[in-house]
Amino acid sequence: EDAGRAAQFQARIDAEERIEPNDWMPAAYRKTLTRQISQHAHSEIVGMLPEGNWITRAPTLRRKAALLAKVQDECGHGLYLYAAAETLGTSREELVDAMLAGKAKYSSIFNYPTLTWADIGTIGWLVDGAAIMNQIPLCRCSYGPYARAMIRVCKEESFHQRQGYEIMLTLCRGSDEQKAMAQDALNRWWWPVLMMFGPPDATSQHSDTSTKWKIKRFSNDELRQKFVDATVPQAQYLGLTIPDPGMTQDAEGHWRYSEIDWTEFKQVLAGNGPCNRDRLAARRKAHDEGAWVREAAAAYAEKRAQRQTA
Ligand code: FAQ
Repeated sequence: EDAGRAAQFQARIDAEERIEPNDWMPAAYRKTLTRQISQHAHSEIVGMLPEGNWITRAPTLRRKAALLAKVQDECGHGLYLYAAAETLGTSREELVDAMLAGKAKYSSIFNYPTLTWADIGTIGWLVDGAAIMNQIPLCRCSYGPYARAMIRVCKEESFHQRQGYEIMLTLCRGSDEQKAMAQDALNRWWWPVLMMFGPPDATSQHSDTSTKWKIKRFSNDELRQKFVDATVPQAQYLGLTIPDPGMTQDAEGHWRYSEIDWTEFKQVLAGNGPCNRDRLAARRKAHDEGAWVREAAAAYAEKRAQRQTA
């Protein structure tokens, strides 16, 4: 009977139908989506930390207001995504606990430090730029709640990308020192940003099934290439040099980049990146310090429910 259901399910996917929470789905589909959506949620929440580091030191009131709004958006994306993940049957508490215990992943990129103000520009330009490249196709993902969440998230990410690029433009049109700061940030973030797209297709363990189920519409390497092609002209416009002397443009106009250091990627995933320990410690502290808020909210909800039944 299950084989019949699985065939029917695949037929719905092939017909571009959306799968909704109460529909039948293979256990592996539920599992891989819970994995991906919750990792995505954790990334948004942990992703607040590197930029949060600069809110108190933003150079002007306008920059501070924009950065504050961006970081708040990321919190919203995280909560939105936890809600989407919960529709698959795992509670937010369980998902968050797995992250705090170091069992669930979040994006490798958030384990790098933000050393100067130019890092804030670079994160908006490149990290949000990479996020958009990956998330636009997710708006057509087969799972309804995730696809719908991505529409709003992408709109906000596009504002984030613009605010980052505008910081870079200002720095690159500024003093020699400011331009050097922008170049230094690009040098440090370029390779980690390329790693955001995940391992090469040949070693990407989830790609085959996620493509079959239309969770993924493009492969890791395809999206990485699209991102590089879109970014090279932007760097040229800024007058910055991408830290890859071996980069060449092929006959079709694609920018061919050098080999990525996958050992570094594996190290960061194993918990040994420059900031892994700090990030988890900061999240655990925030979670512990927020315990009273969760308890108060639960007690209030219970009191209200009792009043309604009385
Ligand atoms: N970091 O078989 P695949 C943002 C893991 S944007 C850490 O290729 P898949 C916005 C992968 O999970 C960042 N782990 O996996 C923002 C799997 O591990 P598992 C978040 C990585 O799922 C901007 C294993 O390697 N965006 O937050 C990474 O088919 C600025 C094998 O890989 C998303 O999460 C990595 N870079 O493809 C916020 C997008 N790459 O689970 C603040 C949604 C791979 O077996 C500031 N996710 N892994 O233990 C996806 O599109 C996919 O999950 C991929 C990976 C493309 C990331």
